[in-house]
Amino acid sequence: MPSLCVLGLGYIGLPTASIFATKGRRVLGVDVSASVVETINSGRIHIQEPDLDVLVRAAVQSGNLKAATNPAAADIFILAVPTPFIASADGARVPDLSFVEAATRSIAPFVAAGNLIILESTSPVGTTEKVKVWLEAELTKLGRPIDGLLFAHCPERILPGQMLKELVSNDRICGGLTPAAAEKARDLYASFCTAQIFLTDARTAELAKLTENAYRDVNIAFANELSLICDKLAIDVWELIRLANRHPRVKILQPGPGVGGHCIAVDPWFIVDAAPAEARLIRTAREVNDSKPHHVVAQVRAAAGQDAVVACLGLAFKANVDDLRESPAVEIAAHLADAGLKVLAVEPHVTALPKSLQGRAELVSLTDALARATVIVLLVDHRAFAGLTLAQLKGKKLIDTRGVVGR
Ligand code: SAJ
Repeated sequence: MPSLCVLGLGYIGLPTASIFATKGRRVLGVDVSASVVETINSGRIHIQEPDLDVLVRAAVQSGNLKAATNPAAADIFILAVPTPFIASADGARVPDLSFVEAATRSIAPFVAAGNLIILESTSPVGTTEKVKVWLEAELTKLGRPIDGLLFAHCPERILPGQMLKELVSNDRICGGLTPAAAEKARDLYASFCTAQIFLTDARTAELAKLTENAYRDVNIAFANELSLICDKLAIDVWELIRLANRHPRVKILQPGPGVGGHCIAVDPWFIVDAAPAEARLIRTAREVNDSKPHHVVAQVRAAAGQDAVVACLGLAFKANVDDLRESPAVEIAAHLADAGLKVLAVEPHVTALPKSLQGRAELVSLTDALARATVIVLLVDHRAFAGLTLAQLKGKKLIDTRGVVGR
C-alpha cells in the first residue's frame, strides 16, 4: 500500500492521517509545532472532537502513524494546512497562501517521480496550479527536476462535532490537474470513504468547496437579516421562521450572534477576492453576518443599566464544540468588556478564557452566572443551556441570540 505524508495535524490533517493509518497505511504526520508532534506520538490529541482521541490512539498504537516536525519520502503527500485571509486597510480580504507555499516547498527534497500531491486545504481557485509551480521551482533550485508528479485538490467537507462520521460517509470531490491525478486520488480515498467520489478538474473542485460554504453563509445571512427586521418590527423571529418553514419549499436556517469558525466566515471571501464585481450577494452576506455581533452588543448595552453584570452564556463558535476561534460570542464578550461592563462568561467546554478576555471577564459556572448576573446574553445553543426557563431568569434582562430559553 502506498505510504503517506500528511502536512498539518489540525482539525483536518489529524483525523485524515489517523484514519489512513488505521486502514493499514504507513503515515507520517508533519506539524510545525513540536508540542503537537509530541502529544500525538504519545497517543493523545491537542484538539477536541468526539471520538478523535480513540482514533488517534488506535493509529499510533498500530505503529502506522508517526508524527514529526519534518517531512520524509512517501508515495502520496497531503497538504492540510491553514488558508486564512489577510484583511487590508481598505476592507479587502486577501487569501494568505503562505502556509500552503511553505508546506509545498518543504516536501521538495523528498518527492519522487510518480508521487501524488494532494491539496486538502480549502483554497482559492488556482491554488493547486500554484502548488505545482512552487514545487517545480523548489526542485529546480535543488537541481533535481522531476517529471511525472501528479497534483489534485480533494477538499475536506467534514463538520466539526461530527467529523469522524462525515469523514467516512460524505461524498468527496477529487479534482486533478490531470485526469490521472484525480483517478489516483479517488483510489486513495476509496480506501475509507464509503460514499461516492466524483472526479473533476482542480479549479472546479476548488470553487465547489468555496461554493458550499458561501451557500451556507448566504443562507445564514438571510436568517440573520430576518432577525434584524423582526427586532425592528417587534416580531418573534423564531416563531416567524418556524411558521415560514411549514411551506414545502422553504427551509430557512437559524439566526445567531454572527457566523464564526475558520471556514464559513473565511471561505466566501476567496470568491469575492477572485471575482469582486460579480460576487455581490456573497459579499453582502458576509457583511450581514459580520455585522450581527455589533447588533447584539448594541442590544445588550441598551438593556444594561449602570452597574449591570452581564453573563455571556457560551463562547464557542457554535453549539457543543470547544473551538473559540473566530467566535462571534468571544467578540461580543470582548466588546462588552471594552464598554466597561462587568462580564461573566459561561463556557462548559473550556477551562480557561481566550486571550482576548483574560483579565477582562470571569469564567464562571452556569449556576454562578444565574445567581450574579442582571443581564443574560445567550450566545451559543450548547446542550448545557437547553432547558433554561424564563422562570429561572426572573428579574433579569434576557437577550437570547439563539432562541433557546423557554423553548
Ligand atoms: N450558524 C448559524 N445558523 C445556522 C447554522 C450555523 O448561525 O442555522 C453558525 C454557527 O453557529 C457557526 C457558523 O454558522 O457560528 C458555522 O457553523 P456550521 O455548523 O454551519 O459550519 P462549520 O463552520 O462548523 O463547518 C462548515 C461546514 N460547511 C457546510 O455545511 C457547507 C462543513 O461541512 C465544512 O467541512 C466546514 O465548514 C469546513 O471545514 O469548511
